[in-house]
Amino acid sequence: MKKKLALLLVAAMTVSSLVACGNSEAPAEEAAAPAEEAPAEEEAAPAEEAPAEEEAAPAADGEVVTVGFAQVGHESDWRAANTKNYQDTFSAENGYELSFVDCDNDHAVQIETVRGFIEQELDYICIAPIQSAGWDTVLQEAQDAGIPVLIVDRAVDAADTLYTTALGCDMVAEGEAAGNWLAEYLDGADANILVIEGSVGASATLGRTEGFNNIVAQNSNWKVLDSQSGDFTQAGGQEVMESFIKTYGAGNFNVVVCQNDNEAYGAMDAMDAAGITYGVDGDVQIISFDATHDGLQYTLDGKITCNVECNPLQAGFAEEVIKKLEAGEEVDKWTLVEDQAFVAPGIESQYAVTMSQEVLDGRAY
Ligand code: GZL
Ligand code: ZN
Repeated sequence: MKKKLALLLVAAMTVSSLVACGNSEAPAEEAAAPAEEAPAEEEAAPAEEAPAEEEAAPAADGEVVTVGFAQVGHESDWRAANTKNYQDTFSAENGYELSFVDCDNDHAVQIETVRGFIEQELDYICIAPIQSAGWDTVLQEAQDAGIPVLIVDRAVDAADTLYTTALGCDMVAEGEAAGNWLAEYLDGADANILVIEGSVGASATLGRTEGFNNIVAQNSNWKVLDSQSGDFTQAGGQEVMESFIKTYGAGNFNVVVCQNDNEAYGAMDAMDAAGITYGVDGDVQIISFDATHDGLQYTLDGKITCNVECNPLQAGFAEEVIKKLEAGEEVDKWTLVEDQAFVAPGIESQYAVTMSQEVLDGRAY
């Protein structure tokens, strides 16, 4: 019943917005779309037959919804998939005007980008925060301007009264998943661990490090020899791994934790160059995060032993929030984006899915 009522409303609004498009303030091209251009059956379409895409119209009054997205940057394959997902979701044909800015991993640029969105008086602002700290002032400015802010992917270290909603993965849980799998896999054996962290100050880095260390603390025969930032890039992963190999020497570590796939690719290059074997048949077990397509291919090939997913396809959750706000509905303060872990073939785990070709073929990114 509720859905039918909603459809009726949508159909009614759609008809009225076609009429409204003719009004003076609608931009010229909208005013030029006279009702007669819409095929007659659409106007007369009884609610239950309203075409699905009419339901998707986010703006009740038929106006374009303007969304600003201050994106972290373009540092990783995960980020590229996340960016594409937002651009595909907040498209013109879906009724949006997306102002997308790649902030190139520069916090100061990201703050100024959000200020720019406020000046443009956009309808909504999405922020994937490069770092958690330093957000109170500009979030207050957005709130004073009456613009709803969605904190997406990563978290900010600010009171949740300063933003409308947040969505993303549970990074601490991801770190714990990696640690729990390692404990199950080692089954009591010693571990000398090197960690290549993500970007300094990013909640993904802070959370994964905290979660993994929670499990390290439960295993007295594990030692984290070192933990340095590879900035979520392949070059960073290679650089840090090269310095680790120089400092600790081959044979003195048996686990490398890379906080994303691109760092893992760099670490593999560095270990190849040093003649260090890794993977299910190697001397070093690699744990990675993101479970991007290539990362899972390496897991399927047994090069990465465990890969903890972080789902980048999050724009749909952001759109759901915006559609609710457009309809004047309440929204949750937090939306968790679910993820899981994967392990190389031949490994059975209570914490992870064993990779296979069909698991890889079934992935959406
Ligand atoms: C995680 C995301 C991280 C990815 C990296 O949600 O913020 O940032 O793990 C990306 O690949 O750079
Ligand atoms: Zn995640």
